[in-house]
Amino acid sequence: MFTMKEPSPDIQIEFNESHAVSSTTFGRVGWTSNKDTSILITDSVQAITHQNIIRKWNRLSRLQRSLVYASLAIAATVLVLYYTAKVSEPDVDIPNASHLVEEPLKNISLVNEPVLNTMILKKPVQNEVVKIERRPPVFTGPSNARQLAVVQSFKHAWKGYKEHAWGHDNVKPLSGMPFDWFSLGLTIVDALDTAYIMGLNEEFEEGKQWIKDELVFTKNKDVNFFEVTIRVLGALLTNYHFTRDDMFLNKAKDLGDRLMAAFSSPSGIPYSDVNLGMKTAHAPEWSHYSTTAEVTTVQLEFRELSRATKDPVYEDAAAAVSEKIHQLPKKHGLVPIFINPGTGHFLPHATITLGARGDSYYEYLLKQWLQTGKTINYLLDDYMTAMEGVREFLARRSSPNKHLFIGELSAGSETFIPKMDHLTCFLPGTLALGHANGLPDWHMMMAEELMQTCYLTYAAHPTFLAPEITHFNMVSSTEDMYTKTADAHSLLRPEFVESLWYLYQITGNTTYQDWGWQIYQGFEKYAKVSNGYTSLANVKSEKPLQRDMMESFFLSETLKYLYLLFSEDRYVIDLNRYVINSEAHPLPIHEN
Ligand code: DMJ
Repeated sequence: MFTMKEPSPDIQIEFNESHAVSSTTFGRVGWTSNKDTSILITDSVQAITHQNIIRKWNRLSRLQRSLVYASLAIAATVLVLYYTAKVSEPDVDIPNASHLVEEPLKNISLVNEPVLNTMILKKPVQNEVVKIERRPPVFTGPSNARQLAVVQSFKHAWKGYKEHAWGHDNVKPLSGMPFDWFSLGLTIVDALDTAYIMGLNEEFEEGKQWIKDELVFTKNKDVNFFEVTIRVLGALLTNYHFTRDDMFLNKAKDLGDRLMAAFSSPSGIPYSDVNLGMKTAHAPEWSHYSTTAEVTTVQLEFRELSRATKDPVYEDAAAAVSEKIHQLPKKHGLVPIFINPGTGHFLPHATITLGARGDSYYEYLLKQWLQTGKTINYLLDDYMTAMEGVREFLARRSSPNKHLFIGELSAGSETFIPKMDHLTCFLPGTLALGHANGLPDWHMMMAEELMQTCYLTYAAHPTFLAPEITHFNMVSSTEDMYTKTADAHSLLRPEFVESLWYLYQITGNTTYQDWGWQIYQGFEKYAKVSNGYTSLANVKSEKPLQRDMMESFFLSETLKYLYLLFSEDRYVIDLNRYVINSEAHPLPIHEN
């Protein structure tokens, strides 16, 4: 004989080998290791139990029966309420915004200035709750006049591209001619998730159909490994994540398998060029070197491909690159902009910059750490060291008004050059993102100050548009910054509005929205043409020459960030749940 206790301690059934006896009025069904015996026991217990219940019920008074009915009704109501609450609960953690604080603008300390809060973490970083996205997001379309205006801009750009360059990489919106770079329908693929986020079903469906029917990776043609990864692979993965349509994942896997050729170098550091059709890769014709930012800005995408396909091969290859670069000597976390895929070493004394060829190395250190649930410590360490290196060696103030800017160290001599690419304006957003995730206060102070400087690079010109490169005076009593004619072009790049969006989501400060609106007016006034929006030759001129090219990142990034920036709901794309790749394609954050 043995006694078996079920979860409820007050109900107990005793068994011996041949029969079972209920020890309570409402005895439960028991079981033994023998299936047949179990059925017999069940039947006999049920028979006894039913008779008992009926007898007991008949003995109850009317009042007692009413009480039983009432109790059952209450219990049923409670159960229904509980179940309803459970179903309507989101299956993700509710964002904890307690770390998103508004802080007044303060000056960040540079070298020779007293250092504020250098190592104070706002929160123990490792204890932050990681938010996991499990359901596809729902986008409800524009909710105000500014967002509506941006949607109209997107529709205008899409229409011009569709009419004159459908299936080609870009439209030349002045001449109405198509342009091909990789022959991958770049504008369709890159822009598709923007259409989805804006709720543009027609545009989304026609783009999706083209991808399904026409997008192939079998052409015998060289493409840039990094550009195709961030624009095409990144976009396919985001669309798969948004829609759960396997077509996108199958295309992403096909592309990923072909791009893997890039890692076939002796060191595992990717070659810059891949022939997708032949599945071969090589260094560019003009150099033995790859670009540091390019080889370190594919990890989010390859990791997500592995997570989505459950095949670790992509993540392993890309993560090994980050690990190798982690081992290399650096200048206080700062990296030269070229690396040799043969030897796996940096080109000694190459330029150090947070602009072209350096920028997204720093961006992906932080974002990879976030993507993997803050579990890979060396990424955070390298990012923190690099930001200290930026503060020590690259951050300076202009004269006479002491605007904070990020300069460069020249190739060879490592002389400081007071010039800042527009590309560097990604940095305020990345710094703010780090601060929102527990990094020191001075990161946020630097973000806010740099954001102002980036704004001034726009406001300084009659077009209210920024040039490709801005030069700063460090000893002057008149002008803090100036634009050389050779650097005065604008490709309608996204970095400034990207950072505005990060700062808006993180601080809630609507000034960032207003700055975005001013810049948007510049695009509308000077870049809008009948077949889309064109790059400009000179932002210093009130009648700037138009360059006849609409970059895919204008739709993928610039318009997407403007649309998100103008939303009253700051969390349309919640930074606790998504990490945004370098081409503005949101990817889910994982637990590790
Ligand atoms: C985009 O393709 C990406 O943002 C890339 O990382 C940098 N350059 C352009 C936009 O300026």
